[in-house]
Amino acid sequence: MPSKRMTTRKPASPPGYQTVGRATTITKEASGVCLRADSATVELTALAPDLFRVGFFPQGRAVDYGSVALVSRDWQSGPVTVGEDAEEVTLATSAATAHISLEPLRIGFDDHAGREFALDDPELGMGWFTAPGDLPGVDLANQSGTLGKPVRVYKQHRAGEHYFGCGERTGELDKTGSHQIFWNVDPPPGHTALQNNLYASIPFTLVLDAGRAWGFFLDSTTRVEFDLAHDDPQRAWFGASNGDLVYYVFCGPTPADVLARYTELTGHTPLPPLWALGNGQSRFSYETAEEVREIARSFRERDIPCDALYLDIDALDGYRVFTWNPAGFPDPEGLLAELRGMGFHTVSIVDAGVKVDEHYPVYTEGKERDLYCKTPQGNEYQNAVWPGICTFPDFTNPEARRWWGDQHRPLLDAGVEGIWADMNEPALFIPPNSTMPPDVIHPGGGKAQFHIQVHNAYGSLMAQAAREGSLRLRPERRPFIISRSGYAGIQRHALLWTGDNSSTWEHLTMSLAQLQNLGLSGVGWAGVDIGGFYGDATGELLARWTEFGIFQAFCRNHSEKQTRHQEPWLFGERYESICRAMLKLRQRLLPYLYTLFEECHRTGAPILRPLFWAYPEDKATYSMDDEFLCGDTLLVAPITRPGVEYRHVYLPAGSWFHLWTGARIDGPAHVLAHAPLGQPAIYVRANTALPLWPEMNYVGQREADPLTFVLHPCEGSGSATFYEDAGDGYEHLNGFYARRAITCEVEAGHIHVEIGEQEGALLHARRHTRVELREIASEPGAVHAGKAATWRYEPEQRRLIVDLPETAASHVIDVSMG
Ligand code: MIG
Repeated sequence: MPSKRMTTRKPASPPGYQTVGRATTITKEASGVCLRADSATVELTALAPDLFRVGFFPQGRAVDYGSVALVSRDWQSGPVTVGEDAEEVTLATSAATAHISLEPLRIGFDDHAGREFALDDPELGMGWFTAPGDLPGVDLANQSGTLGKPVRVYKQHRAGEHYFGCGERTGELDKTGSHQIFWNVDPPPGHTALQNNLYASIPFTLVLDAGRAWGFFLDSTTRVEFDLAHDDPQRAWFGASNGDLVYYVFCGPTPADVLARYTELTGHTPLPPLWALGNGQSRFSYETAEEVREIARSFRERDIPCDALYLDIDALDGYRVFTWNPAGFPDPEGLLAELRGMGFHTVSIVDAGVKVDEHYPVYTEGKERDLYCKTPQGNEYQNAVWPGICTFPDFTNPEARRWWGDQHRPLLDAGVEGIWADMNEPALFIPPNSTMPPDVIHPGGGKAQFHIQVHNAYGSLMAQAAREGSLRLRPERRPFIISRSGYAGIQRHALLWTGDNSSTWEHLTMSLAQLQNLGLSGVGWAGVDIGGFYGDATGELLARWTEFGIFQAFCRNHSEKQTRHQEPWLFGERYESICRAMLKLRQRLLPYLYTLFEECHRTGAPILRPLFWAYPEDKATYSMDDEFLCGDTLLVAPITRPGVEYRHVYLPAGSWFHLWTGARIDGPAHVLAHAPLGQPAIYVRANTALPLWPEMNYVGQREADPLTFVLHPCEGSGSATFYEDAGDGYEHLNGFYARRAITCEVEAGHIHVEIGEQEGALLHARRHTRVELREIASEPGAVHAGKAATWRYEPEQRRLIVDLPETAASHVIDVSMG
């Protein structure tokens, strides 16, 4: 694979690299120490028992942890013991100890189980480059020295360590042996796995070593590189092209622990409106209101689920953001109301560039208020994008963000319910696929910075402006923001979609690992364009992609101008039926997916996760990136090749039931799954309740009654939780939600199911909860489920169906076989 070239071992110390020498302690505080090493200030602080921060401010630079990635909060490290002798300073929390050896300054960690991690390389440690040398991106006249030199930390790469995450990546799940670049770009069309950096940058890696995880986050919005044992198998280095080196070490020890802390640091995915979990249909572009109506009607007539329609740039007036094309969309309000009446929600695109046009109020107002980026000479920075010559809001300026947010008013007033932030790397046309030059100035409303210093944050800041604007304008609704670009923490502003993929099997294959790594980087709400953007999809590709796509947190079909249209009914009856069936399954799964979103919101756990999330001790899972878990209950192994209907599936420990045949497999096992079109390889974990709604084509089409818990009982036990609320608004914060635990125990032919008492005050219009026990081989001898329950056994389906009245009280079902 691309960045895993064979290289000869590099010289120990790269040219111009200066490692820090001896350190002396300056101050010791309750949970941290400050040291001086040469002209550098170094701080090490315990923020939580399992979270440490290291700040390295070389050459007299001021201590500064300000960052767009972080949410502000008071950290509680718990008791910290600070120790010091002539050689070493230690900071011990209840979970781990940070060791700082003083001569020379080197930092490392161990936990109370004796595991060592994130150990500085003894020889190279932390340091800076005396000259930019051949490092890219720093060729900038900077007499005042604000930028600072390139900085780097070398860590030891221990033999068993595997690196994951790294944000938005193609290539395999496991990034060990690769070199990763963090610099947001709009890559040329048809990128392959050779394209390392894409639209979003999250300089975070989750490291697994023999079942135990730790994490590393380098918080810098300039160009960052991670060398994950690529240059040297015994080292990993993490560097920024200029400025300070501020990094965070997460001690784990489970992947879930790491993500919980990482999302506590950088923010949680907000709860989305429920409709946002349904299917979306997009095209670059639906060009007229009539075309949009036609698409909407087709979905309903053809009985194919769809909750959201996307309007791309041709719906704008000359590509001017926040306008409507008067010819194609003469009455947007009328159109959107009509769509709403049919159960659709409309999402509109907003690009970063503002057309330079003296007769365009958005442009003139931003200019009058001085909210745009500047050239080094102080003029408005301009470049070409879709509308022609454009200028670019300085989203680092809080006033510009507020102003931008307010510009969304006419869209929301017309009935738009979601904002699609595009071209926000920012992507520029001169030269093609470029971004702003490093010396463009972001005046920042007082704190001016060069573009290079904030480049990777630009997209996140634009998404933040859209989200905050939506919240101000529609405080009672949950914002729906989709962004192409982003930085660490983007998850609290927007969902991320992975930009312009291609309608190829290769891209379908790539997206599995891509979404797993995004999820491991805090972005649980993510998706790739189903069917692929560039190029012509085929029916088989779209069908297979939809089989996978319904398990993406974000499920949307989108395609490019001048390619074959890609709506699910355009490839013949056979493929249409498969897409219909799959999207109906997605819609039935919404209560499950919503439960996962709430978990993601609360804990940072991704929705679509690698197998190792649940099985970190099972090393076979580290490279199993052509399959994944959707939450705890489902394992999905998509087919990503044409003409293929069998594939290898690895099932980790536990008992699994094949969704379609009901066949039981006890893992760990390697199996050959038969997965003809329309029956993708999906497995359900034994004794784990899967909540399903009745079939629907959009959220709110009818009352979701009954709610069904599907269970596959099997000797042993399992549990699941279920969460629901109104699906929009904020009443859940006032206690109007429902959470319950569902357990299933099976012993000696006796099945015991318990639906725990409802936590939370949500009232239901629904009247029944159904429990559907599958793979029950024969009519049970006795079923006890309380007086108000009814049950029936379906011998052909091998299902026992128990209907319970919907109440907040707990329910118990006891089934005796034979
Ligand atoms: O330069 O708005 O990734 O989804 O359809 C292309 C047109 C601009 C890029 C987005 C794509 C969108 C397209 N946009």
